[in-house]
Amino acid sequence: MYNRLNRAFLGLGSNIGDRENILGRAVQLIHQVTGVEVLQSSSLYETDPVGYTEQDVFLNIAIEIETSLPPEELLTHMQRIETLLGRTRMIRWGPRTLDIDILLYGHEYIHSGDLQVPHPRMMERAFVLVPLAEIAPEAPITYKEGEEIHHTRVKDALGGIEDREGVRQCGKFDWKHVGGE
Ligand code: GSY
Repeated sequence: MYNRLNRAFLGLGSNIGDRENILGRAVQLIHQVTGVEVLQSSSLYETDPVGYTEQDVFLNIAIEIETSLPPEELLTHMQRIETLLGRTRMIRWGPRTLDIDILLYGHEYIHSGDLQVPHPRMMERAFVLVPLAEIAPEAPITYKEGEEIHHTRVKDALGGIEDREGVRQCGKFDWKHVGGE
């Protein structure tokens, strides 16, 4: 089933260190994974922290990839890249060098072990939906409420979010040319 190519969307965030550089290196490393091609990135967004608010502002982006990897294998690579770029996370919801979330994987709804796709909190997070809507407003989201499966699109999920003030577009993100050592 996963031998064919699948479209997936990833959310990346950083609020420690040289955030733009870290995001650039992360996208380049993602592009280097065998079986993954980065197709496009959103602009850069500076975003107020959500959850634990006593921390620095984040930079967030969303990227679109094409991949022949199954979702579990994709997750393993993303965790490896987080570690490689020095992810440190002392507090749950707290500051981190790099966070990579699998937001969407084709039309799939996956709840197994470590992996939940669509990302379970993406529907309420402007810092995820605003960058994602920039590159994929029509992308389908399958989600569950109680026992019922629902379908929506990124632009409609974003329409349901009232407070987008904490998410500010702050420039194009040329990931191929950002991220030197
Ligand atoms: O889940 C991603 C980590 N994270 C973020 C983030 O990436 N951006 C913002 N603005 N707030 C966040 N809170 C958490 S946890």
